[in-house]
Amino acid sequence: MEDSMLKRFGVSMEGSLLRKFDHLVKKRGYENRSEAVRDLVRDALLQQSWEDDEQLVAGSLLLFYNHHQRHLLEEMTAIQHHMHHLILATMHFHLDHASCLEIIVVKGKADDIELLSNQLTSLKGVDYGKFTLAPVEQI
Ligand code: NI
Repeated sequence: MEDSMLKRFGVSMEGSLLRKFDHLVKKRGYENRSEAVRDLVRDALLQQSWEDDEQLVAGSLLLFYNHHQRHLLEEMTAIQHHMHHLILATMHFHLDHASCLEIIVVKGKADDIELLSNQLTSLKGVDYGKFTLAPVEQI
């Protein structure tokens, strides 16, 4: 059999999880569950591909935080200056009196980017961090 041919496999999951999945399938406009699963698998594989440490990757880091948290701004700035060679741009949005959203666009070796991401998202006062990356062709 050719690899491009569709193959079937069984999936078991809790009823509550399946209901949520079906809701997602409908909301995103997939034709059926299979199409949704294929898309999710492709996405997971793409995210995992940069786990090869030497891979050149680019992407963005979203950080939601409270700027009233003591020392947070100083620490965040110090980390970014220390790893300035990985950072292409930083955008800052003041969401309300206390909350900030910072978007950091990065490019570099996967393990360096992962270190930067871990250092920033683990800071006290960072409520939520989301990292999206894709591999970049090596020249
Ligand atoms: Ni702000």
